[in-house]
Amino acid sequence: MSGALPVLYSFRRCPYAMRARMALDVAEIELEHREILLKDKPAEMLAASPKGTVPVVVLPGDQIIDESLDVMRWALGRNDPEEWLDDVAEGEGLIAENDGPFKHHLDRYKYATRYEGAVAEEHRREASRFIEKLEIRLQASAQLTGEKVRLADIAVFPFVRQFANTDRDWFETQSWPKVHAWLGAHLASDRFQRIMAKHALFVSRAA
Ligand SMILES: N[C@@H](CCC(=O)N[C@@H](CS)C(=O)NCC(=O)O)C(=O)O
Repeated sequence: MSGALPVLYSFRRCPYAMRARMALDVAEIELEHREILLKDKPAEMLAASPKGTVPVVVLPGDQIIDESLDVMRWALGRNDPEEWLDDVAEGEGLIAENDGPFKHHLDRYKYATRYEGAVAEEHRREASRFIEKLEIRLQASAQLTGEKVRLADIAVFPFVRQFANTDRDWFETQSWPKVHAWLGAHLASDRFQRIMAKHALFVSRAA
């Protein structure tokens, strides 16, 4: 049974969880944060969402939201003070490309040894096509879908962060000045700093 507040199961370094936490923060949703380890998921989380991915939100009344974009849409549907949902259709294609092909190549670039036959540089080259698209967009406007921060910026930047961090020196020598500035600004934001605060690990109450 859940308590009065929504419960969030999260893992600090997960980009899906980051984007959910960004939306929960801007929407000022009060919640109980339960920090987990992916290699040791608490029984409470798996009982709520057997697929075993973070983020998971359990609402009072036990409704479960276990897809990060759904968490974002739910939170912003309740309170969207910075209008991240405005013109949301503009960013749908970008988010789909981020979550699909870009993430596919990002995983094989970052964790090449986990994928048989994967050559990191080849996947980095494929993933770079997406970064180049972002660069072109950011040459035209300050954010990905216009001048203001919208859902697509928040949904995408945690994955670009992961791509950048895989080899910082290499990333910084690429001629993507707008992407560098856009990513840098999102990472430096108070909100991002806040959602990256460290939490003590949730201690499962299951025997
Ligand atoms: N489509 C899901 C994907 C979430 C996801 O894959 N999260 C990763 C961590 S970044 C996870 O929980 N993986 C399970 C595991 O590693 O055991 C979403 O958007 O919420």
